[in-house]
Amino acid sequence: QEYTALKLQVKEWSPKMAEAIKGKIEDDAKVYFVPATLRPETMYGQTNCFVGPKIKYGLFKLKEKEYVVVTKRAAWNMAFQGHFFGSESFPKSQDQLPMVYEAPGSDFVGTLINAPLSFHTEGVYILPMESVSAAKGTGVVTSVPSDSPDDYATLMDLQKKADYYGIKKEWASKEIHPLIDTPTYGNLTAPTLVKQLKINSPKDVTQLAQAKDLAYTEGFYKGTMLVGEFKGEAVSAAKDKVRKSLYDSGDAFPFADPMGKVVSRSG
Ligand code: ZZB
Repeated sequence: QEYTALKLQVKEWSPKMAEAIKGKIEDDAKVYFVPATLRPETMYGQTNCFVGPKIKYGLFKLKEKEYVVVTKRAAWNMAFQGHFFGSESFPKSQDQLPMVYEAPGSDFVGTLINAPLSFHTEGVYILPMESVSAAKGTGVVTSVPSDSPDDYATLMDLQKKADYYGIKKEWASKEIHPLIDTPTYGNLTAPTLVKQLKINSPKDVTQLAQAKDLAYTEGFYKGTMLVGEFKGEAVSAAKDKVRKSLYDSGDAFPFADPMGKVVSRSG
């Protein structure tokens, strides 16, 4: 399954990480969180980025002064796909990956990152999401609450229980802009579906799976872009153009997940 892997550069580390990586990477190094997405056309609406609080993530060195934060499993896949890691240093096993630090997702929460194409040019925050799968994509998930029911339900929960989750409420309260107009669900597909299917929390997994399917289908076949370079075009036409533009600008690269859940999705 081919994902678009986006590069979200760290602007300011969470206090825990700032302390932990002192002396482990160059002061002027660039570090990117790398979420894998099937919906590049929604990147305008990124409001935050999710990690699994209990999942382990590594900082992997790509080249001088450049690192990515992903699961070890994803770094291993990236190595095979030749995006990174010069061939002279090709790892023979996962233990040979150039990992400089490893920490659970919870340590990264509160880190401020730059999300390419997002309205929120001031940056967005790393937040925890229990349902992130370590066995899919990169283990990092960029969040688009206007068009992803899972993201919307999780954000509402984080806002309600900010103290419980150990986050600042503002981190989960970035404005949600309409991106895609659809005949059935209007221009905020995910919030509409969450309401219609009476989803009250991220634990309503059955309804959330149903909402995700409905949102994918409606968005792809009937959606029209309301924003961005391809405003006014059908989502089915804009998707590949946004993806290409992200590849051309160097903000993203293709990433295949050979072992990921095998489902065929349009686009
Ligand atoms: C941004 C986005 C915007 C996404 C949207 C979806 C939607 P699939 O079909 O099951 O492969 N995702 C990626 N990796 C993980 C992970 N490890 N654990 C949990 N979720 C993950 O799902 C691919 C989508 O699931 C990806 O695309 C990502 O969220 C998330 F408007 O990225 B998406 C209706 C969905 N809308």
